[in-house]
Amino acid sequence: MAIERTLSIIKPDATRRNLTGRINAKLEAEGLRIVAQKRLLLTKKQAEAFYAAHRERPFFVGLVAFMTSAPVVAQVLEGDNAVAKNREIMGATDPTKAAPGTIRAEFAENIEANSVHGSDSSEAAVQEISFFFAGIEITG
Ligand code: FUP
Repeated sequence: MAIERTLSIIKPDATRRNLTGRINAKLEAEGLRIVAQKRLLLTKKQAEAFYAAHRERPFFVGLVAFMTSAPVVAQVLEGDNAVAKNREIMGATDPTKAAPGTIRAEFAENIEANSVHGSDSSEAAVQEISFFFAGIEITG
């Protein structure tokens, strides 16, 4: 297995409920290392740019409003197979379909306010990490 990096975001529903530590504990317990992390309030422009692939979807406007409604915590996770591993720890987009024990099964409020984002491919990970972090901000 290759050591990989992936982008994770702890979303506004989770920062609002003070769940950053509990989510980080789960990521770390599963063997992912948080090699960069910052808390920020996204602007509308930034959230629109991050989710540009979803621009035509009916949920886009609501998603941008939600993602700018409170701070997020952006992080770079590193580990064996980090992209797939993080997707596994997160659980399905819709928390009613997320496997027991996953972050979304445990913490998500609904399909929009679903507590975490994780890159869905290694190509997306490279692009999303560079959206939030400069190379100098990431340590091993
Ligand atoms: P995921 O990769 O699991 O985060 O899911 P998607 O890339 O399909 O969707 C990105 C985000 O859009 C989700 F996290 C939440 C939002 N979304 C909705 O609000 N409604 C939907 O029906 C689908 C996605």
